[in-house]
Amino acid sequence: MYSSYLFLRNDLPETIENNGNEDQPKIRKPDSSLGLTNLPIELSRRALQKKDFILTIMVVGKSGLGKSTLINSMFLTDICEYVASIAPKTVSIEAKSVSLRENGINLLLTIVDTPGFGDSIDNTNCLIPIIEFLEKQHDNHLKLELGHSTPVCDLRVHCCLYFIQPTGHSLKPLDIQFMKTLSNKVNIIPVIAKADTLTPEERTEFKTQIMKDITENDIKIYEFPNLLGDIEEYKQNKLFKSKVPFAVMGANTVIEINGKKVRARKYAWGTAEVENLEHCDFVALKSMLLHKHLQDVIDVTDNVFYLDYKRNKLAQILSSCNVFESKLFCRIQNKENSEEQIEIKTE
Ligand SMILES: Nc1nc2c(ncn2[C@@H]2O[C@H](COP(=O)(O)OP(=O)(O)O)[C@@H](O)[C@H]2O)c(=O)[nH]1
Ligand SMILES: [Mg+2]
Repeated sequence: MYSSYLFLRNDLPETIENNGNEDQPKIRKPDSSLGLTNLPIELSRRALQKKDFILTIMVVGKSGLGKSTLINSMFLTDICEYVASIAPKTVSIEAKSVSLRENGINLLLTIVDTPGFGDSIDNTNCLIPIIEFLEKQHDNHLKLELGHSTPVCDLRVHCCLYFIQPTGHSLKPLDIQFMKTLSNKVNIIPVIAKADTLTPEERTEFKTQIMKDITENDIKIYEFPNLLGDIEEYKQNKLFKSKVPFAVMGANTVIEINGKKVRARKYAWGTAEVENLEHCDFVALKSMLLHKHLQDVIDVTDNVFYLDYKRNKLAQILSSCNVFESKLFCRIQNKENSEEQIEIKTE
């Protein structure tokens, strides 16, 4: 059911430079500053020690909502292609990895796109491939921890940007179904797509309605932590936090305004700047995700979602264990629904 979804580090798309070494992740320099140097000091230190940040972001939403444009605007690279899909019947999962380096900090970024989501007349089954993909990544990691597979790139998804259509009304049943079902599997960050199509008043009202729908439907979206310490940081964090769901926009054109090159959308009646907080919440989203709470998003994935998966899987494994020649074996059901026998290393 998936299309290609696994790019190993030495199997990255060809557009990315390889530095002549097949075993190394290919490095691409973003077009301009990604702002990774704005990471909190503690995080930068950890980043420098660990060398790499591994970040996997999934983007979900109907086609044409600006997912690819937003990701390319955010990471200043053309990791996502702008492909217009022609009403696909099923959801496919496509992952692309790129290694971005800025001032000694490496970010191994994987974008998992889900073309076809919500595009059919009947969208009953469009969550299944997404759930399977998320679980498959946990499964790969668990097998690795149990010593049953060779290391592959860790593609556990750290956050899912869920794109809401800028209708100005309320969430659609599919939005609610997706966020409700997936919120105990991945950090969900809802965003209002194409914010430039709404007036500031419409945007405020739409945000209030979305948050009401989220609360009433008992949906648990990712909650950005508070930042204690520096008063200015605290205030900015609080302000950015209040912008959820972020009303975002993207652009693949750069224009010059007052001698400064900016990403913007130019209309007959004016210009909408991607990185202008008065025009949209792009900067707030980028700052919260990449600068302020990158480590938290990764930690929650590890300590909550992966741990939950592991606990359930091990309980399932232990209930079907048997001992053979003093080795502990157990049967697990794999994704193809056939059984697989794996040895549990006890030492
Ligand atoms: N008005 C507006 N149009 C956008 C925005 N982002 C992308 N687009 C346009 O919407 C179309 C689809 O964008 P794309 O990124 O390919 O959408 P995707 O299918 O969700 O990945 C393209 O014509 C983009 O130029 C935005 O923030 N506002
Ligand atoms: Mg796209």
